[in-house]
Parts: sequence; structure tokens; C-alpha cells
Amino acid sequence: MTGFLAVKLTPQTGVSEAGGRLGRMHIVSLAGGIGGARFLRGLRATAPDAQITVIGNTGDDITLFGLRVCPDLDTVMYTLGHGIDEEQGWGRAKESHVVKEELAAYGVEPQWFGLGDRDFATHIVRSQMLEAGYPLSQITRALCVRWQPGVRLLPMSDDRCETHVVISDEQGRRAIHFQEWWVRLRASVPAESIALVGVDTARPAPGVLEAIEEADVVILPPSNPVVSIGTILQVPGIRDALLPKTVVGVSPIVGGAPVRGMADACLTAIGVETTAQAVLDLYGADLIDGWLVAPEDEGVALDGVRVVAGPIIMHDVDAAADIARTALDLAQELAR
Ligand code: FO1
Repeated sequence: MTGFLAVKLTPQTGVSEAGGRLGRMHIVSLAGGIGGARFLRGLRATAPDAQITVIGNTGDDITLFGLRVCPDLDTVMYTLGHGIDEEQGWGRAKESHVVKEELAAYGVEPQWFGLGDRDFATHIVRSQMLEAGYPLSQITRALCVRWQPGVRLLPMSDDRCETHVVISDEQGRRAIHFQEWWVRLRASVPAESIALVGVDTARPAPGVLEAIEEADVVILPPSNPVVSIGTILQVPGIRDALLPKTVVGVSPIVGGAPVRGMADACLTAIGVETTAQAVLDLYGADLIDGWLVAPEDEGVALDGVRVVAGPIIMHDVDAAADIARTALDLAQELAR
């Protein structure tokens, strides 16, 4: 293989060869984009000695200009690796957009997706490694050698699954990529249905089922319950692997509205109300053992689930750490 692979594949730190724990708590977390990444920063801060494995959503992934872009994996990697544009929540800090401007000068589409110059390097390395035959999980591990996120970041699958959205507009009824619906349309056109293309033949990435099996606790951050957490749960085998585990989730909905993003548009698309109760019902009591909700949602209840009301808005890293601590404490209590 040519010399482009500047990073070598190094063994995962923190997990002994036998995959056994080094006497450390093993936490697994399913994560989407911005909300998930910010929660994970708090989780890492509140449990610095834990072995944290993040199973990242790849349904948002898109190929642009011949390059494979993995927004949710990159958002986790950049956020935990101190490279994120904090204000935006995605993309690189101190970014420039010369390549994007040059592409626009050639009139190539799409121009609605903001890829920065620094970010392009990630997609070039990833695309070259994909072209060379590396699976996404090994590529993600290689990229993380540079970013040192302090967690093991695994894609939910090495197989390509993409979230597509069916809409009807002046061009008729058609399926568009999730990113076009999310970024170009800002979810302003109702999604008639949301499909995870390719999920039927997708397999959990290497290490995903093992990490779940070995987990002491599983935490679901306040990521989008439909296109992030919901997507990961659709990969055959993942939801079933979680059923015997102690799982604590943080509601992404506060008082009838999403904390950030457009989870309401996604929930509406699948006929689910935008409430903390409806999301808990969507996940199900077979999956969820504990559920953190905001004080205004303390009436939420479901047989078999311990509901705890408290602050769940991640104003900053300390707030995220407090919420993560509450989730962890609840999970450890329920795991006994
Ligand atoms: N989100 C936007 O709202 N506008 C963008 O132009 C945009 C570009 C972008 C580039 C790289 C990347 O990793 C993420 C990017 N996002 C952008 C976020 C992306 O749409 C995420 O998939 C969503 O935030 C959902 O997680």
C-alpha cells in the first residue's frame, strides 16, 4: 500500500488482549452527533478511569466529491479530541473554506454542505483507506490515533447503511439523503418516511457486540432517538445484545421540544409524539432500565423503568459531567 497511511494501526489501549477489563468499569454508549458527543465529553470527565466504548451512528454518512464523510463519527472524534468547532458543534475549529469556494467556482454540487479545508483531510484519508480495502472500523481507529479521543470509537457497522428520507415537493415524491433533508431543507419539508438503506444486510462492526457483552453499564446519550440512536438499534443484532444489559438513557426531549436539533421533525415522521414519555415508549421497557428526564417531565412513567427527574441541559462540560454522573449512578444502582 502506498505511503499515504501516516498513522499505523495500534492496538486499543485499556483493553487486555483477552478483551477482559483491566479492573476498570466498562461503559458502552451509543452516540449520534452533537448532543451525543457533548454528553460523552461529560461522561469521560466524570469517569476518567472507565473504559468507554462508543458505538457511533453511520447512517448520516454521505459521499461527496468522491469522498466518504462520516459526520457523527467525526463529531465524536473532533469533540473528544479537542478539534471541534465548539460553537457549531460539528466540523473543525479554526476552519477555512477555500476548497469549498473553489468547488463552487466550478459550479459543482452540492454547495449546501459545509466542508472545511481541515475537514477535507479527514475525508481524504478515510476515502483513500476505504479505497485500499480497509474497513471503516480500522480507519476510524487509525484516525483516532491522531485525535486520542480517550474512548474506543466504533462505527455501528462496517457495512454501508444510509438514512434516506421520502419527501414530496415540486419535483414529485422521491427519496433524498438524510443530509440533504437535514442541511439543505432544514427538515422544513415533512418526511413521509425515513429508511435506513442497506440495514438488512448490515452487520455490527467488529468489537461492537463484544463491547456490549462486556459492558458493566450501557448509557444512551440525548442523541436523536430516530436517526441516531434509533439507527444504531436497527443494525441486526445490536438491540438484542443490549436487552440483557443495564441501560440508562437521557431524554433528548424536554417539555415537548428537542433540546437541540430537529428530533421533533424526525419523531413526527415516524408518528411519535415529541415528549420524553413517547421517546421512552419508543425505546421500550425491554431495552431501558433507567430514564433521566427534566424536572418538568417528572410525570413520565413506564412499568419496569426507573425514571429520575433532574437537570439534563448540557450548558457546558461540567453540566454534561453532572448529567453523566447521574446516569452512571443510576445504572450502577440498577445493575446490582
Ligand atoms: N450541519 C449543518 O447544519 N450544516 C452543514 O453545512 C454541515 C456540514 C457538516 C460537515 C461535516 C460534518 O461532519 C457535519 C456537518 N454537519 C452540518 C452536521 C451534520 O449534518 C450532522 O450529520 C447532523 O448534525 C446530525 O448529526
